[in-house]
Amino acid sequence: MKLVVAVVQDRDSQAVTGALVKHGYRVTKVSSTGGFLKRGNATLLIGCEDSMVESLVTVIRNACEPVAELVTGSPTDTAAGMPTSVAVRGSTVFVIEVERYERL
Ligand code: 2BA
Repeated sequence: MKLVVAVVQDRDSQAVTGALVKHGYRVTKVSSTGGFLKRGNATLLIGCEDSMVESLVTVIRNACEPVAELVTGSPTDTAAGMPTSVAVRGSTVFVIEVERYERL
């Protein structure tokens, strides 16, 4: 069993959770904030069998869109005040081994 932790953009979170549920996954959505842009995003927790992980990643990939955000005053700005483009991926996904899973 694996726990998949997927950070998605706020605007994609409904589409992603909807697609996951439609494909039979159980998902918990936690509201979160990116440390770099300090904008709202959503962290999804999905517990699933090992054999389901690859199709889960495909569902997430198909339901979200990478974007370029124009930001000012980011921590890595070299020219203060000039907007810079930051590439935000559709999703950042972590796959973690689960030692024990029970639904009581
Ligand atoms: P943020 O931390 O707000 O980062 C938004 C975007 O800013 C990132 O997109 C990346 O393009 C850029 N960025 C982030 N940290 C940077 C840095 N130290 N230097 C230069 N550019 C930086 P993504 O990589 O697609 O990440 C989207 C969101 O996913 C992040 O929002 C964060 O909430 C989460 N995330 C990404 N990688 C993570 C990681 N290794 N651990 C935990 N959360 C992560």
